[in-house]
Amino acid sequence: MFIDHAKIYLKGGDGGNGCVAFRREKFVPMGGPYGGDGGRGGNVIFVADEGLNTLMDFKYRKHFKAQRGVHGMGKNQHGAWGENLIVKVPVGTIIIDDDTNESIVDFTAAGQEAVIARGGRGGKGNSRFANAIHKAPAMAEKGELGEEKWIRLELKLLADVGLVGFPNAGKSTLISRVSAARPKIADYPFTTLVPNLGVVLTKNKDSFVIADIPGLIEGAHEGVGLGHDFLRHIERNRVLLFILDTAQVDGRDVVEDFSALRRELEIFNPELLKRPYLIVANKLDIPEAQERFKLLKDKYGDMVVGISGATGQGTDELVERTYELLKSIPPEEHIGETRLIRRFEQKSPFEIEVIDGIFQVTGKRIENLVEMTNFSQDENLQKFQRTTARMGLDEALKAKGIKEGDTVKIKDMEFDFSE
Ligand SMILES: Nc1nc2c(ncn2[C@@H]2O[C@H](COP(=O)(O)OP(=O)(O)OP(=O)(O)O)[C@@H](O)[C@H]2O)c(=O)[nH]1
Ligand SMILES: [Mg+2]
Repeated sequence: MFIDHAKIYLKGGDGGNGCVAFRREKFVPMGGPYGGDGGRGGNVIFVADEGLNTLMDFKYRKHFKAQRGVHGMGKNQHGAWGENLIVKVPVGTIIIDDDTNESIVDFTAAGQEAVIARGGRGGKGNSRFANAIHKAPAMAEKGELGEEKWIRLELKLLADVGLVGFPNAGKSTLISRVSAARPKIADYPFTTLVPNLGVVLTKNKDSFVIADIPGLIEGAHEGVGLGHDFLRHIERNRVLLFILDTAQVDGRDVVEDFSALRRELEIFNPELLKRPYLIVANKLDIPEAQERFKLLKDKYGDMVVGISGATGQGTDELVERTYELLKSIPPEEHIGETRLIRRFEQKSPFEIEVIDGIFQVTGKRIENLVEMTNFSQDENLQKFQRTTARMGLDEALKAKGIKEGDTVKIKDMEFDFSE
């Protein structure tokens, strides 16, 4: 099975900072706290979209950041929430946390969505901290940082389009011309032994998946050669391209070749003949091929597209016409529900490492707390100390042998330890 993948970076929007402000109005002597909350940062949300087939878009864009929340303002005005960022992926995409290698989401049907990187909470404004004792608190929280994540996307590809032809017709040459696939190419039959898949990009940057199927031979329906295996692959293609060798050095008849290919398919599974298809007259760079091309044109008209896989002549038109045909077929129905396998969680609130006598504390929650605290405000500092004590930081530091006056470092902030 061919797998398309991409590795991308996500960041939820940071929360806006809370505001410290006081009422200043005529006839209101003791202005109360008046600072609004910061707005929430936007989430990065993934949506399964039936219009997409590949992860091609992620080859060009690797960073996805949702909008940050607006800071709180005076007069108790709350900051606006950051906008969510919607990222579309094909149905069948699995999202994997790159740090832990765990699968997070498995999209099984169009329209399913999941929040993959959450935006940070907005910081509370000073109005929120007023109580009976602190009538005019000069503290406000900073916004929480948005979640940050490297993830991998994986998509099992099913080929939309299958190349059907006799050995040596030029199937591998064609797929290597129109996609990034690099199958083996040689002038002897049966060069390709397993199907190769390639992602083809149209001129409008739409994409589809094409399969280079090993050469069919007469009798394939009876299982001659690897007949049944190859024919089963063709069953999964929605559009078929019959590749005919118009150079035909061995003097075979192209029209008869086409009929023979159709016969093999029909005997295996008559449904295959109902698949939309194009007839591809290949190797037109050879002068003698023109006559056979004309023969096909006269008989099948517009169904015939003349190309040379070797020179690239006609292959752009073939790609566009194939895509038109694909678009005309309703997409396959998918059933089931999103399996939200796991949301990101913080395991323990922090870890402590002693480096050169400095007690370095790491951990998302505690680092967020540092980010959200405005240390120039005394009340904030006290709140910070209370919260970290509740998390068990003091005990954990003592267990690591910390002494009065030792340095504790969280992110870039340094503190002196004191009982
Ligand atoms: N002149 C010319 N030669 C071609 C063209 N396309 C393919 N060939 C040659 O035809 C031979 C077979 O090409 P492949 O692409 O390996 O054919 P295939 O259909 O994949 O063959 P199998 O894998 O054996 O089924 C090679 O020698 C190619 O170089 C073409 O457009 N013009
Ligand atoms: Mg081949």
